[in-house]
Amino acid sequence: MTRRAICPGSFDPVTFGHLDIIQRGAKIFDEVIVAVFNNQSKSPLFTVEERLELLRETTKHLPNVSVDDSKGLLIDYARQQKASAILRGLRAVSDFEYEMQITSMNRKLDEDIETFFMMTNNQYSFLSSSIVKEVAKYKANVSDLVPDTVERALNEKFS
Ligand code: COD
Repeated sequence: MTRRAICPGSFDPVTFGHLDIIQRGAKIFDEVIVAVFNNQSKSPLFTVEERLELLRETTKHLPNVSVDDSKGLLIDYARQQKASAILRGLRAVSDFEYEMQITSMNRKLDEDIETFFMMTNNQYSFLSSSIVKEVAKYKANVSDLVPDTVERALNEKFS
């Protein structure tokens, strides 16, 4: 049986923190589908199409990773893709409460789909798309935080 995981997120935009989780997940699962959802509580800088394009470009070296988007419930999407797992990253204790809430709800909706958490690599524990956008807006260097192609896209947005 193919072990397929969904790695869901806003990815607005994708950072080295996201890519670390995706790359490590791709070593464990046969297939990883990175799925862009619109998180209702965030106002995105990039359109879904732009986010997909940046994800495609930055994961193209990973043969078992694909990129997609969905508008509905994560658990419905996971079922539709015949995925057995949801892959999430954890940075700090502050992530835990939110993750615990959505994991419990997802398990209530479908107890056969497991959520897997991977601890962030220490060097990315402070990193989030929001911090990157904040810093890039004031023209600071973000080359340690995101791939070149994302840095260029941020510079264009804020030019
Ligand atoms: N290091 C490690 N992991 C990281 C880092 C980092 N530096 N930065 C982010 N991550 C991880 C996050 O923990 C997350 O696992 C993933 O990368 C994506 O992060 P974000 O911030 O882009 O994504 P979120 O948290 O905004 O995604 C929220 C969802 C879109 C998954 C959520 O809103 C959702 O499930 N929406 C669909 C509707 C639904 O089903 N809602 C009900 C859920 S109960």
